[in-house]
Amino acid sequence: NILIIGACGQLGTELTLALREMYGAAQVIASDLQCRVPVLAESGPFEQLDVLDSRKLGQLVDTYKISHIYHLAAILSATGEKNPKLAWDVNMAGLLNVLELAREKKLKKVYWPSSIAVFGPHTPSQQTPQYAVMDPNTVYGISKQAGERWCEYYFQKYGIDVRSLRYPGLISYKTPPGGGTTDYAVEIYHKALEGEVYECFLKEKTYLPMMYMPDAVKATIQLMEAEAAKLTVRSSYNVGAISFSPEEIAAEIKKHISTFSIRYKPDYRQQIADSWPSSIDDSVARADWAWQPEYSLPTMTKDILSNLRKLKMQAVS
Ligand code: VAH
Repeated sequence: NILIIGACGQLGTELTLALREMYGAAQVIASDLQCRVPVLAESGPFEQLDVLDSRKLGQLVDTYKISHIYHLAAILSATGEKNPKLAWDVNMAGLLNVLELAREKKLKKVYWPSSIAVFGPHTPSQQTPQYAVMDPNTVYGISKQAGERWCEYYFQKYGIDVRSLRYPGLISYKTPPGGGTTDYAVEIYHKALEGEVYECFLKEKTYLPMMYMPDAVKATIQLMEAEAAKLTVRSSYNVGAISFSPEEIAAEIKKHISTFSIRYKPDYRQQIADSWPSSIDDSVARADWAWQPEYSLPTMTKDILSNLRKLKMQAVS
């Protein structure tokens, strides 16, 4: 069976629903500190879990005969800068609890998300390569860089089949964003549909690598299903999809909502965004397990706006 830790987050919600589709709801146990996403608790088993509680984690693995863990719980970049100690504790101790448990219980596979936040101001920012200088200057980025080292260590020393992706900014319409620096690209669609001016916390030409959630879920499942022998990376794979700036996504939305307008009020998240790459070279992922993104900025925007309109109609009907 599969245990998802952090199942109620932006990625967790959609990954849990996709895995339940694939393997059957009863085989996919969702867990989180608390669940604000009713569809998860209604569509299959849910357990309250703090990933720092290694005893309860072990009990869940035994009770549900868990063989695979997707460990998604983390404090993201922006929130992490407001609470560095908590971010380090949750992100590092949480991962080490899961890796240790995988070793003790001989779990089949572990999935853990890394991020483009592992890169820093001295990393080549255009088409960032799989192997590059990494000097992250956020607690979140430091914890992801250290986490990648631990994943590779547990693979090499104990043979744990742990797999990971360096996600760009993930964009989805089903759940609120999780306190990241790329959250503007989620909020902007909701504001546009509400007919409001969007006040963007990043400057207009801040290019960042992004990915639509369906592509991120596809990449995760594709990596987890790939033959182990084909994987040449056991820290974390670069994956890219689209790179755009706030002014470009605003222009794309304007094609659908001509009255939409944006204004810029950069805050502390600008410094975080400036330390990250603008685009990612994911040729290793394409070579090892046939990674291939599907969505572009226009097709993502069309899909999000049409789905959000449907959800808003249902809400009022
Ligand atoms: C964050 N959404 O902003 C996350 C992600 C690349 C960005 O890691 O922290």
